Amino acid sequence: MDRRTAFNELFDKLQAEFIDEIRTYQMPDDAIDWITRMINHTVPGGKMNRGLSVVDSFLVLSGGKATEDELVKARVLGWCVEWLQAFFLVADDIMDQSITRRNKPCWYRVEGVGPTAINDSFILESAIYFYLKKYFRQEPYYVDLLELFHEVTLQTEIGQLLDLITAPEDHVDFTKFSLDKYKKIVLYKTAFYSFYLPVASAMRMSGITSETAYQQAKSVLLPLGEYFQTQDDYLDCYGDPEVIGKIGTDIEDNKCSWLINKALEKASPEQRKLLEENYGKKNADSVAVVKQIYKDLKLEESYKAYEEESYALVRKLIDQVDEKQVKHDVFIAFVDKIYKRTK
Ligand code: GPP
Ligand code: MG
Ligand code: MG
Ligand code: MG
Repeated sequence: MDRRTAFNELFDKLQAEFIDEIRTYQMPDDAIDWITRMINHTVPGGKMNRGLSVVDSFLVLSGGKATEDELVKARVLGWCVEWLQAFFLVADDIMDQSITRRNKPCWYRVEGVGPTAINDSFILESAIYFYLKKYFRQEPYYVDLLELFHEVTLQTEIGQLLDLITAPEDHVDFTKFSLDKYKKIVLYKTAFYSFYLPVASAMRMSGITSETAYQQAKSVLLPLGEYFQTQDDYLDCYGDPEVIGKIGTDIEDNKCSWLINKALEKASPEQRKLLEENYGKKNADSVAVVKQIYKDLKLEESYKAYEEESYALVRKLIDQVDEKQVKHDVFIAFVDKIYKRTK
């Protein structure tokens, strides 16, 4: 059985365990059915890069000596990262007023769900701590895992705050945008939970306690996360919705995206004025004007150059990590998953 199949197969068991826990609260059938349906809609069906990276990182760190029991634990931790991702995405789609996710309607847009999705996102978060307790309570690194998940959640929420207040609805103010601001937003809203968390979780499981090792891991994984979010921004505009599974909303949402920052860097005063008039507007004509300016400014070419630069930078940062602290293969596996991705 390959690693992805083994990982996927654990999902049903984990879901059943959580539902059984809720049953002990004497909940009526409609509540049980709701949670079952909600988890089925929001947790599986993604690329699973984050979850699988926990397993992959653990395999590298254990040097081929992992026991079956440890592998199961690594998969559980991987699913905890996926549950965290589901929590964030359910909430993010409400805040971004998105339409689809993973080629399905966003959960809040499903008939009869609406604002209940807010509470559902909290339930998804709480499931993480149910699993951590169930599987890791006896481990010496249990508190480290709890602290890691809590800290990364706060970092992501602060990043999300920055993303939202930099993109007020119906008030375009490009002086709020800059590539420096952009870097800060994406570091917090994406890089910690998507890149540092999976690897740091596997490092905790492997018994690594040296603070230096975690710092070295961050030195690669945070820039890698910035590159990943820039890809996400690029795909929001240029990706195929069928392939990425979601319809982009960054232009309509007035987001401080990589593309608009690059456009502002290259735009003439006339183009800047047109962008000011059309960015952040929820109508197709305005979006088309913005996309045409992106095209005139050759942003796709700028992005391709950025992609090459980022890849080269990340490879250089990997070389600078002391192999005795963290094995390079942990990072290489991760980079290869995302380099030139189209989804
Ligand atoms: C990605 O932003 C960031 C997140 C999904 C983190 C959300 C954090 C919360 C605390 C809710 P995005 O909006 O560009 O992602 P997508 O393009 O997938 O909607
Ligand atoms: Mg979003
Ligand atoms: Mg968002
Ligand atoms: Mg996006």
